[in-house]
Amino acid sequence: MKKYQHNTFSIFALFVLFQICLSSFAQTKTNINENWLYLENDTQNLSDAQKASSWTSLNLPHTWNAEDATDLYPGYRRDASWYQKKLNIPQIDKNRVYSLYFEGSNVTTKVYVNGKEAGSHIGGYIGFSIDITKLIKEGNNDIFVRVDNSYDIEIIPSQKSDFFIYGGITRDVWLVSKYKNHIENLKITTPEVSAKKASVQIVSSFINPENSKDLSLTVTLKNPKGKKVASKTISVTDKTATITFENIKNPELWDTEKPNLYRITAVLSEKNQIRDSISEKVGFRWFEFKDHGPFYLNGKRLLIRGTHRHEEQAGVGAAMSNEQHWADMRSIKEMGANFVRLAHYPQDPEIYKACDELGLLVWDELPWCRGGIGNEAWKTNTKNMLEEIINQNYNHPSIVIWSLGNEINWLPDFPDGDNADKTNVFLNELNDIAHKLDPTRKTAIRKYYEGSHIVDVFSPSIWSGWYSGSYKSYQKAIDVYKKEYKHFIHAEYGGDSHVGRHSENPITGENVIKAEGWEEAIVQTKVANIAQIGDWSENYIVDLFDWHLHISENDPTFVGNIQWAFKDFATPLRPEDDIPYMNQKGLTDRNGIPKDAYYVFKSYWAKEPFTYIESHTWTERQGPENTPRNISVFSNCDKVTLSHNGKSLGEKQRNLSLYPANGLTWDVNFTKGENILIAVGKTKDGKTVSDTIKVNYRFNKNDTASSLQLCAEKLKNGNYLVTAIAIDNNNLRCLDYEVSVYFQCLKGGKTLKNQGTPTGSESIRMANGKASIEVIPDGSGNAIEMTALNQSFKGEYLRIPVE
Ligand code: GCB
Repeated sequence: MKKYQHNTFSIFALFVLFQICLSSFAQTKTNINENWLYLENDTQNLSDAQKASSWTSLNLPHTWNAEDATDLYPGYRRDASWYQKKLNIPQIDKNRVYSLYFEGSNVTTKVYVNGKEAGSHIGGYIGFSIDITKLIKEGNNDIFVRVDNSYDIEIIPSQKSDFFIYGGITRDVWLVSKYKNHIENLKITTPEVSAKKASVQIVSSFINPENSKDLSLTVTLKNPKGKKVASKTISVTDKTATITFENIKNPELWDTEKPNLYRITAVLSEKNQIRDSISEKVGFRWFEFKDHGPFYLNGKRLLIRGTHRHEEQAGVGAAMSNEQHWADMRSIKEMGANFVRLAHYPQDPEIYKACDELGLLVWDELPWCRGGIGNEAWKTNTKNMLEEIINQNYNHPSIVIWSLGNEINWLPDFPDGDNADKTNVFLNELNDIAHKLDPTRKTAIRKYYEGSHIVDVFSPSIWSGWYSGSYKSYQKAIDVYKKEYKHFIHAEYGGDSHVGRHSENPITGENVIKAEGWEEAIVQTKVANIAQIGDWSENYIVDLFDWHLHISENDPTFVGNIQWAFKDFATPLRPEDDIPYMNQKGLTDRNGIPKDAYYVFKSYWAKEPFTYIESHTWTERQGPENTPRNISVFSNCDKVTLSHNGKSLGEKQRNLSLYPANGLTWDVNFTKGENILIAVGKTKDGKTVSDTIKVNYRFNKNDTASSLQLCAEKLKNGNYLVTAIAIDNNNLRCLDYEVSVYFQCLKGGKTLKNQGTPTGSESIRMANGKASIEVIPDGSGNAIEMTALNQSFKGEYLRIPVE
């Protein structure tokens, strides 16, 4: 026993000694987010900034657009600002090099140390290092950083993109110190992986300024349980050295269910003195996009269940804390997703870590979003960014796709920027760069059809039930693209929904028309009241997603799809939206709080049993007496029972091949006042989970309508049925509203009955808060423009593109 204690002690002492040795020589990374000063002044001149008196204190990360992005009209601040910090370095070791590492600063950054320029960087969203060795002194050092997010067409993304380009030091900043001889980078590849054996190759690059001939490198591989699997030591004779571990038997594979991570540690020594040490995680996995077929991970079909992430949060914009980054990723994982497209730009380093550790496949994207092809400076900047992204994120096993952009030649910023020939020459160049830097992953683009053959994987634009057609046409659309593109994936589907907006009768989405070209219209002018396909209710979106999932989950030849977008996000392009400057296509609101739609996804995808009654944000309801309401429960349990005020309404069996909401719906006849609904789900192995809501129900006849919603359906005879729906102040449909609505055709057609007038107008009485009119196109092919109003309603406008 004693002997054992003695041994434990000496092992511990050795370990501590080893740690001390390591920490004194290995590189150190100190977070310096705290105690910065900020100056909102765009001067180019350092001495003006130094003299300025209006500095305020803050901690990083920070953006000056945290609030004005959504709250300031018109526009948000795109300009430069300064940051300042007194950086205390108590001791400087002449044998070490010092740098500042910025994980991301938007969009261009210039760094000054003790009055001298230390370096600069072009492009947001990507990390960069500034060497400060020659400029620092022991004690306090003055760090000044000028960050600029003003409009610059030579730097992607284009300002015509549907998101804010937040200005500031939006991510963490570190002081890094390394011994002068150090490891610059580790590039880890797994040349061979199967369930039986694997190999891993580590290419290390070194900085060795005095050409020391006494350097050696030891690389160790440990398995997910921390057990040493392999180790090798070689002498370092060049700027790079390669170590390969072959024949790793029965590797514990990385996949989306069990994201097993091995660890590689590289230690650089000089005459037995440790000079540097770097540690990286590695995952063994392989994947394949079958031609015209599904996706395979580690030799098994994996249906891609994806969503998109924009990097921002209510209150802080892009300057999110690491906890907030992780909260997003955990919530995505909890929903059951296995794939994330980082749209439309690379994201915080924590995101890649989270994806590696949680088991989420990643589509990483170059921020070439809209704006077309640019001039030579634009091209240089864009190529540099792609190289930086691939070099920085290369080691993450979660990444499977390098995306070269989104809607790349739409809404050009440069004359002739949408020229497909020129775009393709450049796209080819980017594609080659990506393949050269990383032959192991696939390249992709979305919605640039002319270049679909250049990249490995292509996503067309399919927005069934939102920007075009009905969600019920989804299967037809994916069947067409499966045939057309060798490696087809479907990125982006969904629609806007407003938390708490509910409708007793959401439109079905069949043949509903949405004004085409609306995005252009919003970019160029502000067109008020362009009607959407959906009614922005949570109910419509729930139906739309339910339909999409019911298709994708049941199609064995489909690669899978990626829902747009996980969280509501701010955008300069949507001043007229329900919440101005907000894209509300999120499954959660901009705080990350789930909407009903989140639970639809969870019901198809998540493993952890749950039940959710639609809806926790619809607990104040109204309507005529004795009118049953259809209540859905989203659950992944085998069976669910719903009870109303203590009385069971029966058990339902979940059937994934059924639509809607796995068939779990009941008719509930609400009583006046408080109603208690309890859903109890039972899993196959007998576990139960429940959800309860209290609904306060009012009986009423005549609701007060405050506005109209307009939508249109194409009829079989080629005419259009335009419907006006009365909506009250709570955005509820007024079921008992019976007034006359005056429809007027402004352009492009006339109403069916009143063909005598030049344009055609008609007054129709509402029944159940709804009135419809048939409109005949005038044959010119021009869009039909309609209004509908009466004395109590503000006029509404609808533009119907005529097919
Ligand atoms: C798209 C774009 C994305 C937009 C989205 C939308 O096609 O790629 O940036 O935000 O549609 O919400 O319209």
